[in-house]
Amino acid sequence: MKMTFRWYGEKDSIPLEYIRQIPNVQSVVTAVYDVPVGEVWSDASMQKLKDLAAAKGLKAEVIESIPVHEDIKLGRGDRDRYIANYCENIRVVARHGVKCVCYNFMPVFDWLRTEMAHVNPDGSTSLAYSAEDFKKIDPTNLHLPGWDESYTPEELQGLLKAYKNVSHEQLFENFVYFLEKIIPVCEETGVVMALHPDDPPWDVFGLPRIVSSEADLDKLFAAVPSKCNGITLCTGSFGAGRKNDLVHMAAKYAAQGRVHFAHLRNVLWTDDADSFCEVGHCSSYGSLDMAAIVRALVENGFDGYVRPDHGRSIFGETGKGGYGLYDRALGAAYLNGLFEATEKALGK
Ligand SMILES: [Mn+2]
Repeated sequence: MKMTFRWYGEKDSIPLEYIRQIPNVQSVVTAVYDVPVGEVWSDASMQKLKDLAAAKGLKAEVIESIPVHEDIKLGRGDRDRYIANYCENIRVVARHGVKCVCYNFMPVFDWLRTEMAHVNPDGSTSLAYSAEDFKKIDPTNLHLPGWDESYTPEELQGLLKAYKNVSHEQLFENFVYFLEKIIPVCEETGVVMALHPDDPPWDVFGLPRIVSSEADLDKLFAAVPSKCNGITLCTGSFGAGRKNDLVHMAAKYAAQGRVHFAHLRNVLWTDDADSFCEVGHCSSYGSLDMAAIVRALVENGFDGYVRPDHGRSIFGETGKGGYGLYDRALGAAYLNGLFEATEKALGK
């Protein structure tokens, strides 16, 4: 596996100097943020990210993400222009040494929590989702933790209305239409696509979601069989769904050569409904068996990128929820240990 760490470019409060010091990190996971969603990234912007990383001894081989314009998901008339731009972006990043692109196909919201700083018993804080609190949210007057600056209320209501006419099947068709156009560019450039699952893995506010389960993935791979059409195995996202067997899914999709990227984090199911809390990476903190997941990956030949996903806020650190330095660095160290122990035990 190749250990990586997410870096939000020059505006990230965590400097590359620190990321380099996290054990075994080889590459940053980053993106170009200077153009609106749907437009073409410049070679200069991509080159700059690569140069900044290289100056600190790091690669920039993984993009997270090239966002998919809502008009592509909605199947609107101008989707072909946005898909052509997406193809161009794959070519741009490929020219600068990128090997893997993480992206998602979630309408409007690509993550959702009800609390950004849930206080854990040890005094740390983390992101959390309460089914009870979620029910209290008024979809006609949405103010979601972490989202208030992303859309104006009018934009948001317009999008929610537009999706009222889009069924799961229509969204799936729009997804396949998109993939059939971009996958040939991936095959030509050697870039693999790593689809991030729905977070959390169920519909929200009547918006359809189609990447929530093993059955969803099987349907997608049957429709677009190329191995460039792979996944980001985000254990925390899939793992919030109680029916998802992460050990089985890790083994199955690693064996198929479809796991190009793994976001490894743990979640704790906190009630009998859908509530969960993000916790430290170790198995003992949460509901997922991280050692068994790593073993399933290693046994089945996984050789992709890994990053520690969301951490808690610890040691007094404040800032972007889930994306502090300390707990993600501890997560990387823990995951390094799991991989090394598993690989040596299996003689890999
Ligand atoms: Mn993730």
